[in-house]
Amino acid sequence: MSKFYITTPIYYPSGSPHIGTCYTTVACDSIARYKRMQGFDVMFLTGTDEHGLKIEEKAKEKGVTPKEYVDEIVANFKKLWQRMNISYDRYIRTTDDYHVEAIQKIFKRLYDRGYIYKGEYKGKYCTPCESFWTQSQLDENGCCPECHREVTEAKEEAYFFKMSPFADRIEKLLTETDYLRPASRATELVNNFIRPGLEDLCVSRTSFTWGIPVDFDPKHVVYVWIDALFNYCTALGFENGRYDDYDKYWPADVHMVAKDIMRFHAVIWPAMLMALDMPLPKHLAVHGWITFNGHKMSKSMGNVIDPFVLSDRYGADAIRYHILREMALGADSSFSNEIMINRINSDLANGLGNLVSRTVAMVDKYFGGTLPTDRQEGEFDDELISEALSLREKTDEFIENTQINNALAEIFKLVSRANKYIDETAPWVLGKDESKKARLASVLYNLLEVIRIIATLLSAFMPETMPEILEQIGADKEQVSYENAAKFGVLDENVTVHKGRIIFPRIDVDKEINDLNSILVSQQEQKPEPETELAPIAEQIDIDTFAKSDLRVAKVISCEKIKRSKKLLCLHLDDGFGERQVVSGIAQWYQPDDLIGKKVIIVANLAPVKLCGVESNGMICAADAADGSAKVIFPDQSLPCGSKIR
Ligand code: ME8
Repeated sequence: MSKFYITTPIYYPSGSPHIGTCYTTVACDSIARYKRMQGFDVMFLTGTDEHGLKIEEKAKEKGVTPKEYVDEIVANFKKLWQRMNISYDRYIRTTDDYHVEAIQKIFKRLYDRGYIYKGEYKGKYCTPCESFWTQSQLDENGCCPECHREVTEAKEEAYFFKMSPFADRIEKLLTETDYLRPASRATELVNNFIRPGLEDLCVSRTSFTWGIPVDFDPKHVVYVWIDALFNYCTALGFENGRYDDYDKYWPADVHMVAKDIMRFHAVIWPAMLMALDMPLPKHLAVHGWITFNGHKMSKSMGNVIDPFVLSDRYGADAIRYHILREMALGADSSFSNEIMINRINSDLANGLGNLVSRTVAMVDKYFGGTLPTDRQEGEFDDELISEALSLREKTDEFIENTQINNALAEIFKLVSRANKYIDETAPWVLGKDESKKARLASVLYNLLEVIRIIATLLSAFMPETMPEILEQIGADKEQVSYENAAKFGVLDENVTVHKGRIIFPRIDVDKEINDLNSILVSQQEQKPEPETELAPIAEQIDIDTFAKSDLRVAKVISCEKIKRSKKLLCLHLDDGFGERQVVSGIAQWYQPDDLIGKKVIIVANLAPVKLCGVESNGMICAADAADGSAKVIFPDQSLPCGSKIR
């Protein structure tokens, strides 16, 4: 039996899993199920990526150990996967002992082969943020791009991985093989990362401890991406005794990821495998992001579209269908409750659900639930049957090329064709005429057969509801198989149907949108204010020192972006005494039009400075927001220009 190995990324256990995380997992699950149906020996792996500074910090904030912190989130991930009927064969946690042991051995092997060497990490260091930055990452004042405080020249001992020996082979992999899907993404990788020269990668850290220690130099922990990428091999037993499937399943047939981590999987991962002379995975399928209101959906906004809420309301299969159908390989897809509900109504309730319930109801009504064996062929049969017979081959090809949305589109073409066949053959007219009963029986049998083929193929994508449909049309277990999905005439001639519940009830769009919106509002009300990392309170001063700062109300008369800077706006203000020019680093968050005409607070007696060559006389007051942005403080707009803040 041929093997098939498919993986999702291992997710960071921070925040709750959301529709974006669901997408990759559901997509891999559908492919895994399809391959199992085709007879492959499938290994489907998912898991969680549990080390790193961020996890260490979050655990500290909550007053728990990092392991306690991740345990709780991992339990929630697993609960969601169960709810979404994810049929993973193995779940890896990078905190599992066997993985830790294997990563230490892998690091050592790379070191022994000369691909990892000890060096010095040099850069600009921001002490409060504990972060190194390159010159080009610094802000326009040469300060830390995160906290905008001064940075110092610093160096730290670190291990590096040599990337350059692999540049040519990686370029060939991306441009001359079908490793990368879609292939069109190769150009950006080659032009942005490979052609300019692959830089050696810093693969150890000494600034935090929540990671896998380098066993021969334990003050270093292994860079989280080495720890993470090798999960695809350690989960099979590579360099550990926990499992013994490496020889059977490696190399992976498909790694599926979103575009944010494409570079790691398309450049760094192959380089590391090449360094160990290991076979390369066959395909990397890269999909876009599910966006919401134009932003990438992420864990911090996870509850906005909570997959638990959606699957409880509409069923896991409806959600699975919607996200799989929406997302084309390589492109982003914007999520909207309205589009989802309309799609469930049109494709599932009106399309497939209606086809099944009408057909079963007619077998009941005209034949008491069991078809007679007298048949009469007629017009439209051949076209319907030949479309049904060619469906499996088309779906196979799309699945082979990881184009799930196209596979579903193809299956639903047959659903529409079958509904059209009902209109063409008008069974309700045939039912009125005793002499046409044989023709009616043929029409209904053809419809049951088409539904059998459709439901068999769809069961990879909608595993909860398709067995119910197959049961309703009277298909026996042994009649439902991949082999039979390319055959016609499989159901018993005198098949008996079993009328059941309406599988995809029509949804009241307006009511549901209102309900979902109120759930959203109540979730936001319940949500505690996000915790911000507050800057420490500064040293005490007396009132006279404060009085030296002259804060005034001023009105923005005009405002424009400073061309050479992404961060700076140049504002002309009326400060009550005349006009003054102030430069402010808020261009990432405000457009000039957001500010023109508004009153703001300025520090009026700051000594002039030049920023990006433009003179600034004063400073606009703004405060740090929870999301890391800055919000300008807008005073009561009736205050006159020049009014003093005291
Ligand atoms: O990057 N739309 O973990 P992660 C579509 N631990 N897919 C999305 C998405 C969205 N809005 N948001 C997340 C990591 N995803 C690393 C991976 S692998 C060796 C290590 C999915 O929790 C998508 O598959 O940030 C993306 O690649 C993955 O979640 C990133 O998950």
